[in-house]
Amino acid sequence: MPLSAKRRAALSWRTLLPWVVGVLPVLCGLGVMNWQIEREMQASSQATTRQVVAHVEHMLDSLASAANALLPLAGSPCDEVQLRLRAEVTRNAFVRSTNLFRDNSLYCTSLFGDFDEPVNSADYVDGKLWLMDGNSVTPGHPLLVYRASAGNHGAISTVDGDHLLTALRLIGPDVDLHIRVGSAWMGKDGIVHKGVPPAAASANVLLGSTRYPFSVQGGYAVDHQGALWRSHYPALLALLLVLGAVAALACRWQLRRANSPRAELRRALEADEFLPYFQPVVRKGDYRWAGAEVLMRWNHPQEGLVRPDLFIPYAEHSGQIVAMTRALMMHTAQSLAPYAGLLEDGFHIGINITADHCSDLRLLDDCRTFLQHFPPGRVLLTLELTERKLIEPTPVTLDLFEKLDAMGVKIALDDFGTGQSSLNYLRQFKVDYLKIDQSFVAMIGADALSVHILETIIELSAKLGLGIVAEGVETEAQRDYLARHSVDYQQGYLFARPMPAAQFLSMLATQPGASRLPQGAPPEIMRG
Ligand code: G
Ligand code: G
Ligand code: MN
Repeated sequence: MPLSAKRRAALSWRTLLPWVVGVLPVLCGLGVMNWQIEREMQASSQATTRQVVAHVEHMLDSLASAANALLPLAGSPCDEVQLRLRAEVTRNAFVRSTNLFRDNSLYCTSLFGDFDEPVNSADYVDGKLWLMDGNSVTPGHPLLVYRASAGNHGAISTVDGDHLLTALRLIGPDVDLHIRVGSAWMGKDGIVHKGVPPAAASANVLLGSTRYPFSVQGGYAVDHQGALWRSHYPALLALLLVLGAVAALACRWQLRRANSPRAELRRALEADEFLPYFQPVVRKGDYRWAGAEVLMRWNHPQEGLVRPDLFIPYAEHSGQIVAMTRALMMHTAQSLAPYAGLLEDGFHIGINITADHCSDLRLLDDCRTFLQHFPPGRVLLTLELTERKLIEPTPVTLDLFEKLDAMGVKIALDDFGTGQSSLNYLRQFKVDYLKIDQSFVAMIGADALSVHILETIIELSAKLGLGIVAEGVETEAQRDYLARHSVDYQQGYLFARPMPAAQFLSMLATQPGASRLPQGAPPEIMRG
């Protein structure tokens, strides 16, 4: 329909919206999934770190048990207690060696017996724990040393760094883990470093032991999040993309539908944008208004007043014309009823009816409702049938026409002479009026053949006892010719153009000999 032609400005957001609708769920989904992954990583980093802490505490329990058992022996001569030292190594799973010291000197070891090496308590965090990078037995090989003391003597037990390394590697194969004792730390490389270990790229966790002076730091490397995405979420990602595409397509479809002529007509009907215009029909002799044809106009919010040729064919095609005509009849009745006093008895109101409406029994109710707005006999309702769509003489249609006739509703054949079935209609349906098409009226004064056709139509209507209306009368010559040929009614620009209800009513009120003016009519009329 040409009505949507001016919608260029709205085009951009209409093209954009489906993209937005498609991309939005994908972005939201990705955001939620990323949040989920980060939460999972945080939880697993936390759990792994806690496990490592627990395991190292378990080793240190073993060391503490050995050292505390030997503490009462510290100070005793080495050759008396050496076997006890070895016994503790055997008894405690993680203990590699046990030692005794006295006055800052290591004087007895489980490995060598008598020994002499300085011991510095400042090496030990809280006087208890030392992460060594190696000793004289295994230089360069890490050791964790536990020290129990009483006064200036005490016992020392050690665990091999390999046990720590195994714990870090096995408990958290894909977590970056570091064990920290004071300013020394060891990672999965098995080397003791000084300072603070580097923080992990994500899910960084630092957990201290509550029982021993050490802590474990955990977290993930940079590429771990990407790896998780790649290994866990391809299916979900594909699902998201499909969902996004479906959402975008659904949105596009909905937009197209909302923009369709059908939707536009439905919207206009709901917004009550179809207005009746009235074109008077004059009577022969005095040319006073004997009636009017109701012509639909679309009061479009952007396009202004739209002529029916632009939308009636589509409305007929889409089947919406029936509801539109019903609304138009209602509008007409409501506009005219308050001024019914202006109308003479038997005032013709012509409504254009489409073929679809003629097989719809609700037309009876529509006509009855229309007539109920007026005092009995005041208005003569005429249904004008065109041949744009063929009317079939089905039992329903014939029944409908019979009942309309009984109700006093008249039938006029519109644009008579232009269609292929005009004469057929005359045979099949009980017709009351012929409306001579304006193309024949325009021929008045032209070639003889056309004039013969016109005269034949007039004669035919007289023979069939039908009323006759000539449409499209524009000149006085046409008017006088039709008058001479006893045409009952005339309609055309010569008398009046189609006009809105307010103007129609106010002109009707000022017609010579107008009677029964309602109180205070003209100002009200102007408001329509
Ligand atoms: O005034 P004019 O341009 O109004 O009308 C153009 C065409 O639209 C005419 O052929 C007329 O029959 C048709 N038309 C006007 N109003 C209606 C209506 O309410 N229903 C139908 N079916 N056709 C109409
Ligand atoms: O329903 P129908 O097709 O009869 O509708 C009448 C059509 O003719 C309407 O579009 C109306 O505006 C138009 N019309 C009415 N009077 C004249 C006239 O005198 N001249 C011309 N050209 N058109 C007219
Ligand atoms: Mn008509």
